[in-house]
Amino acid sequence: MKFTKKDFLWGGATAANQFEGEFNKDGKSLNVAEMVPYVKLQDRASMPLDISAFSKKNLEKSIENKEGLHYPKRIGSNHYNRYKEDIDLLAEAKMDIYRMSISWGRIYPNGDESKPNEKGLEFYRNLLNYCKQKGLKVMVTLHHFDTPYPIGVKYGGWMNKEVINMFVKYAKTLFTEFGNIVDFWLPFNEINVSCFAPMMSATFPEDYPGVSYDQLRFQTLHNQLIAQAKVVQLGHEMLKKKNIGCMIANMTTYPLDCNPVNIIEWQKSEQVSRYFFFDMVAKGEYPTYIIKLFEKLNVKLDTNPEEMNILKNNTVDFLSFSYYMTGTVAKKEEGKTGGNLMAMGKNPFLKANEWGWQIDPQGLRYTLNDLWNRYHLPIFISENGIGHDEKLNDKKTVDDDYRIDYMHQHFIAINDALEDGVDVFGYTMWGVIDLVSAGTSEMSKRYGLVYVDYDDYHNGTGDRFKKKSFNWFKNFKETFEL
Ligand code: P53
Repeated sequence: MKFTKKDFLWGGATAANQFEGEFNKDGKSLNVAEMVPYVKLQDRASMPLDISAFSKKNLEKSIENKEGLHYPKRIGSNHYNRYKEDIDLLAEAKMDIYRMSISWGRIYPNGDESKPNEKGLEFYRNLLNYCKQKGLKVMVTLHHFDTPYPIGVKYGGWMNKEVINMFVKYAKTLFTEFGNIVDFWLPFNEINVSCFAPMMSATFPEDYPGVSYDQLRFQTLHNQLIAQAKVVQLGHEMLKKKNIGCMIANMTTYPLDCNPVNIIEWQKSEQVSRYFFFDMVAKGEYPTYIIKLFEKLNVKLDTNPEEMNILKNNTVDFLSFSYYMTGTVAKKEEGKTGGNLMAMGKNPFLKANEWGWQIDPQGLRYTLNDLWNRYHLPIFISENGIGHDEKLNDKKTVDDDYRIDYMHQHFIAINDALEDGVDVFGYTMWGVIDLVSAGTSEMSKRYGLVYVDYDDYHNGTGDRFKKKSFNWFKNFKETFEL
């Protein structure tokens, strides 16, 4: 049996801060991601988000770099100089769509300029035109973990409402310049990430003494949600199609067992760490369970009725999310329950990769059904994939059968969801050409169908080599057996 949906969009995804390199060329400013050094991990099976590493004081050490550390996201995969070769590869793999991000700091390096940086626009104009020339549709993310650092320094990041206006101005420039060649827009990548790591979008706790961390992270998220809704409003005025979606880091969980106390715990966890974000962008208002959580955490949002109207009236046209793994939830010790974002227990039925990310294709079918039932909006899977530490073999390729299996199983799950009646219309595989990891800054956490010859310190040529999975992907639409 062949894949159900003929016009389903298959493709690959990348992000500027992990892929482009040339971090200070042609007027671009720095962002936080480019100020995080590579640190060799003792134990890969953890998600090392060390909040202290993101203090302004520590980040600023990277500017002088007296310790001679390596900052991988400054070089990425050198896509800035090799974009034609990369787009050729995507076209050769018979992809329909490319999801990429535009770096805000290339367009408005300080955020507050009155005119955009022409050099930055030129780079993206060439890149987007080349995609079109090669027959690729394009989905563009406006913010992928890369608020310009100067906005953090001068304006205190996203706690400041002025930053919302700067972001809308940036969006207006992109809609004016590229509105007729971009097929889909995502204002924010994983908008919920700002809720557990506001520093990643240049909002630093140390700038807000006396403000609780909960207040800081939920206000940051709120201001980004307002910015997103305003961009949706603007897009609907300026663009011909209704083509603006959300992008949410989706961590589906299951109750550890059928013990009712675990079911209650799981239900709460699903609300706070998943439904909250989809509810905000699809229904446009704060759900009651979050209003209760805010009371408990003593979070008092700085907002007004006008903002709430903007949220309500400018919900997204489609949902998109990243899907890598699932986890389990059980009631924890007394005093440690509830409100725990990204609570991820082990599932004895699932295998994990070297980083402990539990592989769960059926969970994708479940998630698609769950979101479709709840929101009835078209769905696009904007990230999915598997990270592996890989080396080129003698034949200058990688025999990544595990990745072929991973894709195959997940594609079957998508087909099953379509058969279930879910309106899912596309898929972009994460890190389709190897790039630097967001979470660990490793080059060796590779996701691609194409190998990039750099190690964690960027020794190597940066040359591109097709993995076995590249050829599988190229042919799967003809040969795929479900
Ligand atoms: P890396 C954590 C959990 C799930 C998704 O992640 C995440 C993160 C952040 O690390 O982010 C998305 O590279 C993100 C991409 C990122 C990708 O997942 O840490 O949108 O930028 O590269 C994979 O393995």
